[in-house]
Amino acid sequence: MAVRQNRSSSEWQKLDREHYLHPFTDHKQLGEKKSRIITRADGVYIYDADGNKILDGMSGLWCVNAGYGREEIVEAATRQLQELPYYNSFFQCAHPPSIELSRLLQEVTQPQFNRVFYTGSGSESIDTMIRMVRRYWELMDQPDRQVIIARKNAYHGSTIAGSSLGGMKAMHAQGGFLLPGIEHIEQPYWFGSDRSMSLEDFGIASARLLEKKIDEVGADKVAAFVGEPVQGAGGVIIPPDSYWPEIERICRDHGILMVTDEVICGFGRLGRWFGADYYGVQPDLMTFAKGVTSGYLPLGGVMVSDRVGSVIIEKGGEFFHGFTYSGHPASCAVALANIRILQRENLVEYVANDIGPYLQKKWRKLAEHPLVGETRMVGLMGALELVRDKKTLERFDEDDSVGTVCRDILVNNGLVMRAVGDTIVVAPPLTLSHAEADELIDKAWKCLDLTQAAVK
Ligand code: PXG
Repeated sequence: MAVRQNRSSSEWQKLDREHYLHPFTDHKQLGEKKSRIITRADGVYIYDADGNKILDGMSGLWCVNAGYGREEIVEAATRQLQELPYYNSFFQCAHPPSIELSRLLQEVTQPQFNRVFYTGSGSESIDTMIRMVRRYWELMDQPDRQVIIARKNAYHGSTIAGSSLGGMKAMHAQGGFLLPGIEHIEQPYWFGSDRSMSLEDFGIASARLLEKKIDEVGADKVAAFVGEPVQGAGGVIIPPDSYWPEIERICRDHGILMVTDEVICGFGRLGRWFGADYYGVQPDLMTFAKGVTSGYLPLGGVMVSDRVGSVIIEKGGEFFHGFTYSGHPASCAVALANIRILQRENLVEYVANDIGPYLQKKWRKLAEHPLVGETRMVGLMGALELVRDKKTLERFDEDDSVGTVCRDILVNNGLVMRAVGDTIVVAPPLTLSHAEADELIDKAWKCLDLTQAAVK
């Protein structure tokens, strides 16, 4: 039975305000605005305590890839909780769901990936990856290779390691000392540049910033480069196609490890199983979470290539790392059921060949709206840029909070999209139908009109 739902919206809001500290939330503001209480969900829709039906254009938080209401996943969790709700994977133990899932992950990832290390979240995956990368270089007798290079405006989670590796200025400004040995280069954000270069040249130039940084730090001190294939929380920053292959070339030339953070891009979001597949590059490590379970239960992990795995295993002895919930049986059972759905329903191909192109075409049309300076989308992950002046692409002042105004109008009109500054981002479940895509676009256009009226 779900938690009893016999309170009114305002009762929930009062209790929420009094007792619950939310992630990434200004609580003074929340107290004034009140939280929206979501009580149930089905397919691509969520429902709030006031009975409003809302199209979830964000798949929860970029994670409900298979959509809500999947009985098969619920049954897998229930059966596993009855059979073996918990056991650890320390001390020479394992259990069927974690082993089966490891095999299935090997099947859906590139050939260099034969092993996985489990965590409970994306942030823990990032921490694990950092420790593993540094451990690898110790074992390779190059212990000075400690520096990890990431991008400005990247999001890699909110633990100390995750927030240090990420490139979010606002996060760096809170909480004191960051993890040492991390460097950041500019992101490949063409719309945010002076747009004087062709996309192709901009991609190459952005990638070469990595080479410049490696020279600056000294190649013998650099351990790895880490990037989201497409930056998600930073505003769906889609790099030009030339970017990732050049990044890969630079990593190989300097012998450093290449890591893709697939927490958002993994499990079909771009119409390929992983973002690295989409961009045609072969990473040494991939971090994942979210879509692996479609968010039904928490699970994350790191896919470990043979290059890294063989060294850790052959030379490493014990790797002093792991979590109580590494390979949690119920989470693994849920992941298995979820991935089998993605496979059986061909959802990755559906994104690549059907609903992806369908939504992209309609999304591009939104660029005709007077408030929109650019639209972009790959697979089912997109953004639109709100601008003050469509001709010059002049942006609004930060204080105008136009993105937030638009986001609030959207949700009040039955569509969740997220505002990253004045960039509106979208990432619906991979199960989106044509009719639901039409609804999404119709609502988006209407809300752009309402936003324009509100900011005038
Ligand atoms: N890497 C990436 C690329 C992510 O997007 C994490 C790591 C951390 O995952 P966990 O499971 O520790 O949250 C993420 C998480 C947003 C938003 O507002 C995005 C994320 C999390 C919370 C909010 O876009 N991504």
